[in-house]
Amino acid sequence: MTASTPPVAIIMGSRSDWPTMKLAAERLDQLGVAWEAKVVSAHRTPQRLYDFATNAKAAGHKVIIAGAGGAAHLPGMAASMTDLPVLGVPVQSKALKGMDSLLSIVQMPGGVPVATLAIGEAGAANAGILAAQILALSDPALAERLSAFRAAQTASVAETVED
Ligand code: RP5
Repeated sequence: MTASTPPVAIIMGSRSDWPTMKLAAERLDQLGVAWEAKVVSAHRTPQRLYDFATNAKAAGHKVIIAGAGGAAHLPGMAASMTDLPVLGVPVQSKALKGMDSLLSIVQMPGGVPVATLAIGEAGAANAGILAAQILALSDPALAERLSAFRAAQTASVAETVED
């Protein structure tokens, strides 16, 4: 483990996933959690996936956020090679609007969990928040920042429909 390794690794099957997955990074930035992002494709770069997943824990990562679309095998395959928590984000696909991604990620066999989020940007944003919540269990300062984030979010919701 190295002190400089960000606790959160955001991996995705393609650069085309970044417009969605950057929502996770934005939430982590907001909460003061360091991250790094990599393109790791289960199908196009399987050796890169193997190297990443088998080394992620020793490298010092604590949580993996994995986003993919279509035949979205990346989160499940990453989870099969590490005991770090893996948060799966189904990226919205063109052909099937992300239902393919969702079902590919959520329907894991018993024993190899992937915590599956909503399809698309809401799922990516929530993956960032959830990763922070996991890390906050052992980081009181982050827990306070999360609490402030949630309070500000609540305060921002107007009760009335008029301007
Ligand atoms: C998946 O295929 C990626 O996660 C992406 O969502 C989808 C399409 O990839 P590109 O063809 O845009 O590279 O592997």
